[in-house]
Amino acid sequence: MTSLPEHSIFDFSDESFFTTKNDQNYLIGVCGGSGSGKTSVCKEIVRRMSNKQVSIVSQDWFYRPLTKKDKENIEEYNFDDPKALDNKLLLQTLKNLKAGSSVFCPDYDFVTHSRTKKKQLISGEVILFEGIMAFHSKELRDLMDMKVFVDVDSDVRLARRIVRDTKERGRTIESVIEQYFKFVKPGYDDFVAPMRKYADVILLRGSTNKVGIDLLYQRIKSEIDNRSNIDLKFNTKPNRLNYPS
Ligand code: UZR
Ligand code: MG
Repeated sequence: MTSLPEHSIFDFSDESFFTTKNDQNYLIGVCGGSGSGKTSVCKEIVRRMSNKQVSIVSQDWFYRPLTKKDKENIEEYNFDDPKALDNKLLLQTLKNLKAGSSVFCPDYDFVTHSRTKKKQLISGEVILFEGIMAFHSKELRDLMDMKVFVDVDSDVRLARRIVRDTKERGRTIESVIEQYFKFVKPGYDDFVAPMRKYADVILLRGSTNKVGIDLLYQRIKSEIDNRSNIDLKFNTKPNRLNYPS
């Protein structure tokens, strides 16, 4: 609970006024199966928040680079397991971002399965963290101010994944389908679907759900506006005339 100045003139009976802490950024987790449209949902929210400082952090950047040995046996490598991620780096990065720091994040190349040389400097009053394993660890979940699960039928997700991975990730249709049944679908059932219960909000249909995205945006905006008000009020010297006698 935020400590309050003495002789405060505000109505503090409403606890929800303090749902975010003054000195912290607002962290939103966006979880859902591969191809559910997590990235597009985040981009839609960013588009609406035009004048706010908001950044997207992708869990994909935190894949462990594959070793030579892993690459020799790439058909057996399971990217749909939490162990495929550098979870320590991920947690530390989100902790720092939430605490208000600017952080260099890694970048990952899906074609070579390795980290690129690019280092991206990320910061933001609002941080949207999206990934299939976004809610996997309790420590990560506990950092989040809002948790959204993007829930989309599996046939839609597979269709999207075929289009995206052949266009953007250097795959053939056959390899995408094979990988889907070998790893993506079991990984979804074992690790992603059980995370649905931790969500505050279930967003159906992904980025085409304009009403759902508008509601999310309104909620984020009011949290941020409330926090700015708190900053403003606490940083302003109280006007004595307003004190109750
Ligand atoms: P999104 N993935 C790859 O295909 N190659 C890699 O080098 C790293 C990850 C896939 C991963 C997962 N799985 O399903 C997907 N497989 O990226 C997650 N198989 O990314 O949420 O953007 O779909
Ligand atoms: Mg994505």
